[in-house]
Amino acid sequence: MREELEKLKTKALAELEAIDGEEDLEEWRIAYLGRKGAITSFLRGLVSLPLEERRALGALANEMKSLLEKRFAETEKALKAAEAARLAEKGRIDVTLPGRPVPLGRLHPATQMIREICAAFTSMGFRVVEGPDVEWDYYSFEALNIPKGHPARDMWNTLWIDYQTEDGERPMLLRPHTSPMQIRVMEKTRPPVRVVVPGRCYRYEATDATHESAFFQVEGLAVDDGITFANMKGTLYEFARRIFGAERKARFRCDYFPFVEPGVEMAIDCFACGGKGCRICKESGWIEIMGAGMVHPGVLERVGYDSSIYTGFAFGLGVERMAMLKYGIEDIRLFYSNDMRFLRQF
Ligand code: 2U9
Repeated sequence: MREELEKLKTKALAELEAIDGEEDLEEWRIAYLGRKGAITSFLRGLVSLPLEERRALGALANEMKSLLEKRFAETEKALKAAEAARLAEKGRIDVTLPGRPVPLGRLHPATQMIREICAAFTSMGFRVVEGPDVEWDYYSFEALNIPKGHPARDMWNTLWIDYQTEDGERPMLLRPHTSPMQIRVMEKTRPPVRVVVPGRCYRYEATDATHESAFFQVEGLAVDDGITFANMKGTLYEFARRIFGAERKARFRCDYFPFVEPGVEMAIDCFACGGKGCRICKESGWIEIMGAGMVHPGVLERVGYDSSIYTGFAFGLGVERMAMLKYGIEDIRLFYSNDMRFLRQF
């Protein structure tokens, strides 16, 4: 029996030595020191022995039990310390490491361009207003001197909303320009009016390098007693110099828009070649940047302004076109293809 006890001790100690986890340690404790463990059953097995021997073996077994309990406590302590050290190592912060870069978003190039354009005009006393994308025929065409059936309607390939009135008319559309908002502003306010209107516009277009079916415009309107064509030229010239450089020259030539009279197309001398002729100005030395004109008296009268007192100028430009010129972008589709290689450059 002594030998049996000795073997039990050797086995228990060897197994304890190999333990490296708290779960295994608990299993070991139950197996050797538990109520139904090896030592308890050894002690139970002594009952049939003569008293002398039972005492001697009992004493030996209890000695061994104390030893195993001591070793158990030591191992438990060591395992706990190792686990604490491991957790401390895992959670340690190396304050000397460089910080992780936080990925920052940025404004879309069209948004940046809109803000730059609007800032140039607000610094000259204009106010920024926005209107609805879904509009009425009245505000988009009728109020702007373009009645139904007028050939000028062909200047805008309009996307109509599938909504019909009782008399079979389809008066609702996706605005093809932001001009309707200038009508809304004039209907609600008396002169002086000075507004710029940025916004998305829609056209039924085949897409190519210079056309998109949805694009941004900024339009503007100034109406007051005594506004002249010279005021228009001065304002737009100043705008062009803010965006394209203080040394710019400007050129105004006749153009036609139903809502202005006279109408003009404005060009600046090519900022890339200084007017000699290059790829950007298509060898002409000039770059067309916007359309403009004096607001047609019919438009003013329709909103209740007395056109014998009030005059005004209006203008319109394409935002993406402006950014394409400024940054040398060759294809308008790049703005809306979600290609990060393009967008990250702005
Ligand atoms: C009202 C009165 C007049 C806005 C104007 C233009 C000339 C013009 C286009 C240029 C290229 C827009 O992006 S584009 O397609 N616009 O040339 N727009 S005058 O005239 C108005 C607007 C509203 C009540």
